[in-house]
Amino acid sequence: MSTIKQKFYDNASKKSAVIQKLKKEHADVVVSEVTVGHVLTGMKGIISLMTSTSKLDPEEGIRFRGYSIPDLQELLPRIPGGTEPLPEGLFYLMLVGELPTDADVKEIQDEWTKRSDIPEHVFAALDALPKDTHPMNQFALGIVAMADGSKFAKAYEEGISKKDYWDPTYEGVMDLIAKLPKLAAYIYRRSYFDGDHIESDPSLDWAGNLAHMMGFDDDEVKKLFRLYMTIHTDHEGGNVSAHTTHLVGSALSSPYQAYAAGMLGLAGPLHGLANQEVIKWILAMREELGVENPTKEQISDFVKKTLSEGRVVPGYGHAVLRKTDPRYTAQREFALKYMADDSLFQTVSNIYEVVPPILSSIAKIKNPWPNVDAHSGALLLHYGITQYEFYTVLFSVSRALGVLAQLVWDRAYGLPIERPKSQNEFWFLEKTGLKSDVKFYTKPKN
Ligand code: CMX
Repeated sequence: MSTIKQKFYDNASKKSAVIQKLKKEHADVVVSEVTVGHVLTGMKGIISLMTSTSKLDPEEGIRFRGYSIPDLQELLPRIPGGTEPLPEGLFYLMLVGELPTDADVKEIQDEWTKRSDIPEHVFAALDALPKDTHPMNQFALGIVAMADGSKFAKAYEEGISKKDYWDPTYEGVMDLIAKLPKLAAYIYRRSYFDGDHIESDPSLDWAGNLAHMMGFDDDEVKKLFRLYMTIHTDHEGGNVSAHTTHLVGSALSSPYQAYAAGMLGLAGPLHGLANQEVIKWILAMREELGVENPTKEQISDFVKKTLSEGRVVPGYGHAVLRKTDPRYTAQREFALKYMADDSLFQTVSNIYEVVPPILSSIAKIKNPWPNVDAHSGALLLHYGITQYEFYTVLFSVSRALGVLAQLVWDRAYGLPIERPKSQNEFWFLEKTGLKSDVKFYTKPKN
C-alpha cells in the first residue's frame, strides 16, 4: 500500500469506529429543525450533512480542515522557490487530515503522473462533438466516457465487501484526478486551437502541467494556476457541486459518475458558471458604453439596469457567506502583486466599490459582497486565457480535489444512500392551516 493510502486507512479505521458509535448511541440527538421556510428557500441552514474536508463560516469564509487560505499559503509545500501553495498538498490535507511534508506532495505528484493516461476512445468521443459544444458539456462527456475504467464499479461487480468500498474508491479518485489536467487541456486545445495539442510535461506539478498543456508556459501563469487550483477545491458539503457528488455517490455510483453529476451542477450560472457570466457581463458593459474602463457612475447605472431587467449581478451574493469571500481577496492580492495596472482588474476593483452598496439597499439580498467568481476571470483574461466559456472547466478541475477526497471518506464511514422525504403541496397547506383559505387545491387521490 502507498504511504498516503496507508495513512488514510489508519486514520479512517479509527474515525469510522467513532462514527459507528455516534450512529448507534446518539441517533436521537436533534441537530437542526426544519421549517416550511427551509423547504421553500433551498434547505439553507439545515444541518443534514457530515463533511470532513472543509467548513464554511458566514463571516470568515472557508477553512480546510481548520486552515484558512492565508494559513495554506504559508504552510503548504510549494515548488522550490515557489510563492503559491501546491494543490496536491491541499488534497493530502483534505484526504489524510494533516499537513503534508514535501515528500508527501512528491508521492502524490508521482502517483498522479503514473495514472494520467486517458484512453483513446475518450478523445474520439470528444472529437465527435461540434467544436463549439460548451466546454462544460465536453468535460462532463469526457468524464463519463472514462467511467467504464472505474475500479470501484469493477470491484462491485466482482462482489466486494461493504467494509472495503473505500479502497477501490480511493484508487478511482486518484485515477480520475490524475487525468483531469489532460482532459481539460484537450478540450481547450480542440475548442480554440484547432486540435493543436501539447504533450504533458511529467516534470511539472499538477497545476503547472495543466497551464503548460493549455499552452501557457509563463511562470506567472503557473503561479496563478497553483493558487486558482488551491482556492476552488472545496466549500463544505452543501453547495450544489459537492452535495450532488455526495448524493450520487451515496447510490454507490462510481467516482466518475458522481463527479460528472456534481460538475453538471457546477455548470449552472448560479454556481460555477458565474465565473464566465462575470466576464461576459463586464464585456457587455464595456461594449454598450463604448469604453474600456467605465467610471463608477457608469458601472452603477449598468448594475441598476441589470437588476431592473430581473437579472442577477454575477459574482455577487452567496447562500452562506455574509462578507467578502476570502477566495476573492486571495485573487485580489495576486492581482495587486502581478497586474495592478491591468484595466480589467481596475474595472473589477471599481465594481467591488459600486455593487455592495446597491445590493445592500435591496432588502431581500442577504449578502451584497463578491464571491470567488467575481475575480477569477479577470486574472485568466490578463494572461491571455480569453475564452471565458472555458473558465468553469478550470473551476471543475480544482473542485475535484475536495469533492472526491470527501467521497473516499463517505465510503470509509459507510454513509448510506440519501433519501430525504418529500410531500406534495396539499400536505404543506394542511400542515400550516392555509388549506382552509385555499379552495382550488384538492387532496390528491393518494
Ligand atoms: N444579484 C441580484 N439579485 C440577487 C443577487 C445578486 N447578485 N444575489 C441574491 N439575489 C436575490 C436572489 O435572486 C433572491 O431573489 P428572489 O427572492 O427574487 O428569488 C434574493 O436576492 C435572495 O437571495 P439570497 O438569499 O441572498 O441568496 P441565495 O442563497 O438565494 O442565492 C446566489 C445565492 C449565489 C445564487 C445569489 O447570490 C446569486 O444569484 N448571485 C449571482 C450569481 C453568482 O455569483 N453565483 C456564484 C456563487 C458562488 C459559486 O457557487 O460559485
